Amino acid sequence: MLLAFYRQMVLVRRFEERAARAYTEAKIGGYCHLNLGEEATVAGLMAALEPSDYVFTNYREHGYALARGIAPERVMAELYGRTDGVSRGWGGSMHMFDVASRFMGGYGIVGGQVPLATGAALAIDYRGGAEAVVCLMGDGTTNIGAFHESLNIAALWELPIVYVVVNNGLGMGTPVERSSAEPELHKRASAYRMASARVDGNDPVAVFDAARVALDSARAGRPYLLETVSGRLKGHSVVDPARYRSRAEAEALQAADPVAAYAVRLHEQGVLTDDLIAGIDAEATAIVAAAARFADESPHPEVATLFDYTYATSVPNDSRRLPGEALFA
Ligand SMILES: Cc1ncc(C[n+]2csc(CCOP(=O)(O)OP(=O)(O)O)c2C)c(N)n1
Ligand SMILES: [Mg+2]
Repeated sequence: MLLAFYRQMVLVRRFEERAARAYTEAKIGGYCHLNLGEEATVAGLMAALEPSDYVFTNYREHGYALARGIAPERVMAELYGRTDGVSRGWGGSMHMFDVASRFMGGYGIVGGQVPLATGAALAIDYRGGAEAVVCLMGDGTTNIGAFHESLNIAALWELPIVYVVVNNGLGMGTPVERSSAEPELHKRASAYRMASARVDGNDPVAVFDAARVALDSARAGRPYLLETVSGRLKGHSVVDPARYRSRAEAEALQAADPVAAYAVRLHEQGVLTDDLIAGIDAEATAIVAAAARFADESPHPEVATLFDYTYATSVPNDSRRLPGEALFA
């Protein structure tokens, strides 16, 4: 388990570094937000879920998709906007969706996923299922109205959901302390008599343990708010140079790098050796390089399929075309 966390964290790290590079090479278009600094949270949280549980995230999602078991080449192909991508190339970085792994997206509207995830929890409860929903969001999202409406209804109706606030200290360039009157975000759950906890998001073991407690609570009809505290190592998205951060702040963040810190810890415990570290790194680098090659070779989607996956059933939702007709004659 300890080693599995490390492997997962290194894969996410190498994947995101490669995504950043591919963006500068214009292989990736649109927005692109990375999980650099969140690797421990990704690994700990996703390992705590059952395969039948549902995951909703915001747009900062590549790592969660990987850790949920979606093949790296399908995640990379989606970033490249290709047909072999997890959303057939039409979603891109922010809109990955995979029914098989119950990965329910990928949302670009801050807080957009929160009512949807709450609705999924209601559906589970209505059918009497044993699954739980994990709804991820950033710290900035706790100031969106839908966050409060969702927590209120989830607590009232005893829904099987864990809200996870991935507190990376910033909403774009604004620190939590400047945007939230109660910066200890998990305490907001008390307004809804909901159980909550704050955990070190740089420690995958602590995140895993806390997520297990939260999920047990949710399955027993007691929704839960879990706050993980970590740092965002780079800018808000790949095009943000993060100039609002002082040199000292940037250095402190790098010094607390969760991947490096966890490697040191496992080394001290005798779980990792220098050889193993090098081997795991080489393995992750090779997986990511293969994913990038796969993405490069995957075809671009046909323009005529632009509206095919917008709705569950086809509807004439553009002025030029009825279902089945080509978009451009
Ligand atoms: C409703 C809405 N308002 C504003 C934005 C612009 N916006 C995109 S990301 C973001 C910051 C969100 O910060 P946080 O929830 O902490 O997530 P993080 O990016 O740190 O993961 C904002 C304001 C948006 N996408 N949607
Ligand atoms: Mg944030």
